[in-house]
Amino acid sequence: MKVYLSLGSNSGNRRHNIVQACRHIESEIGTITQKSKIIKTKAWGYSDSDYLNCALEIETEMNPEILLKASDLIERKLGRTVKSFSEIDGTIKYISRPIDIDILFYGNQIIDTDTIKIPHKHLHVREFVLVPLSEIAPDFVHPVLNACVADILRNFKNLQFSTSQ
Ligand code: PH2
Ligand code: MG
Ligand code: MG
Repeated sequence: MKVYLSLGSNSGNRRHNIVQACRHIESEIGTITQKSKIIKTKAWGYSDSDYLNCALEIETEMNPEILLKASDLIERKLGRTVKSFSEIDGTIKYISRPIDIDILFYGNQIIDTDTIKIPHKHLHVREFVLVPLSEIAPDFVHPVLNACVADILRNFKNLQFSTSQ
C-alpha cells in the first residue's frame, strides 16, 4: 500500500532524529519511495522551539493498526516518552518531542475508529505538512476533501491571505 507520513522533531539533534527515523522506517515498516526536503517551521498550536518537518511516501504491507503501532515503537526507540495528551477541557496540549511520526494517507482509504483517523484530521490546515507533502505528492487526491494536495495548499494560502487583512 502507498502511504504518506509526516515526520517532525523539535528537541535534541533534530536532523539526526529525522535521519534515524527514516532508517527505522526502512528496516521496520517498508520502502521509502519519496522523501521531501527537510524544512524548518515555527511550532504550530503552541509556543516552543522550531521544528524540522518532512514528508515521506512509503510502500508497506502493514495494515493501518500495525503501521500505527510500528510508528509509535520507532518514536519510543528514538526517545519519545510522552504523547501529546488531552487536558480535562478537551484541548490538546503539545509537548516537545525528538520525533513525531504521523500517518497522513493510507492509500485512498478513509478510516475513522477510536484509535486511528486517516486521512490525518489536521493535515489540510497545517502548512508544515502541506508544503513538504505537496513537494512529493502534489496530485494526490485527499479522499475526504476530494481535492489534490497542491490545491489544498493553494487554498490554504489564499485563506491565510484573506484573513490577515
Ligand atoms: N506537530 C505538532 C504540533 N505542532 N508544529 C510544527 N511546526 N511541526 C510539527 O510537526 C508539529 C507542530 C503535533 O504533532
Ligand atoms: Mg503530529
Ligand atoms: Mg503524532
